[in-house]
Amino acid sequence: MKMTFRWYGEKDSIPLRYIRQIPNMYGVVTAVYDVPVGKVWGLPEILHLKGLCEKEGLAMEVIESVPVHEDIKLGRPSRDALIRNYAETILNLGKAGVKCICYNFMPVFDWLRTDLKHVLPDGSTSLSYSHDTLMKLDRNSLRLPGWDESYTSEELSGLLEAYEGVTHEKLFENLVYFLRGIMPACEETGICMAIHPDDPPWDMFGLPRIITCEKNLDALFAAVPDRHNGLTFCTGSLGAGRENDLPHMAEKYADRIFFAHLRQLSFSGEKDFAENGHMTSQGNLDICGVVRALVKKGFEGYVRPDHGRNIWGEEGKPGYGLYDRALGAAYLNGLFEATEREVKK
Ligand code: DNO
Repeated sequence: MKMTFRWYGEKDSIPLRYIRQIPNMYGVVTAVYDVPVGKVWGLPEILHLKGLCEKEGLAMEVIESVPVHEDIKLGRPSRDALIRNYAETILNLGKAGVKCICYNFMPVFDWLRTDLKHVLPDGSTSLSYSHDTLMKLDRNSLRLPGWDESYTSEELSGLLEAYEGVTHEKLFENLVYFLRGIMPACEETGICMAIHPDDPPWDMFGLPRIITCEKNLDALFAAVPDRHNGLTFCTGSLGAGRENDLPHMAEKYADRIFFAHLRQLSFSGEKDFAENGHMTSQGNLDICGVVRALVKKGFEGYVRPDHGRNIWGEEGKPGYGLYDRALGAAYLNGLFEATEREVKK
């Protein structure tokens, strides 16, 4: 595996040289943040970012994310031009040596949590989700911090209205249409598309969510069997769906998993959870079992520690401080090293 760390570009408060000091760090996962969604990322911007990373001895082979314009998810007539732009971005990323793009197909909202400073028994804080609290929020005036992008109230109402009548089936068709449109650019560059599961993996505010479980993933890979169509195996997202057996899924989809986000959850109710330190013993997800399944299948993709807690007084971006993610990376390094040695015996 290749260990990576998410870095939010030049505005990130964490310097690349600190990331480089985490043992076994291969590269960073980043994005060009100042190009509006739907526009082409130019080669000069991409090369500038790559140059910053390489100057610190870090590879830039994974992009998280090239966001998908809502018109593509909605299947609006403008989608063809937007898909062409996305393909052009892929071609430019390919010229810069990028190998994998993490993206999602969640309507309107990315990941959702109800508390970004949930206090854990040891005094650290993490992100948490309470289903009752979420249900009580007014979706039209929603202001949840922490997304990569947020909308004005007018944009939000317009979008929510546009999604009325977009069923799971329709959204899935639109995803397949999008992927078929960009596969030629992936073939040409060798770039693999790694869809991020919906987080949490159930419908939100009446909006359909379609990358939630094995059934959806089977359908996706059957509809677009191209080898460049794959998955970001996010344990925290899929793992919130209690029916998902993560080690089994890791083994089943190993040859489609190009990128793994490994993190822990502690369940506190039927749908409720709080994030925790990465170790298997710190929550309900079998991180050790997932790593074992991947290693057994000869996984050689990218891995990153995912959301960390805020510890040692750090006031980092929720989920994306330095310290606990660095501990997560160290833990995962050890787990992979021990498992690889054992499996190869
Ligand atoms: C949250 C992240 C997501 C992810 C996108 C991928 O912490 O895992 O925001 O980057 O869903 O497009």
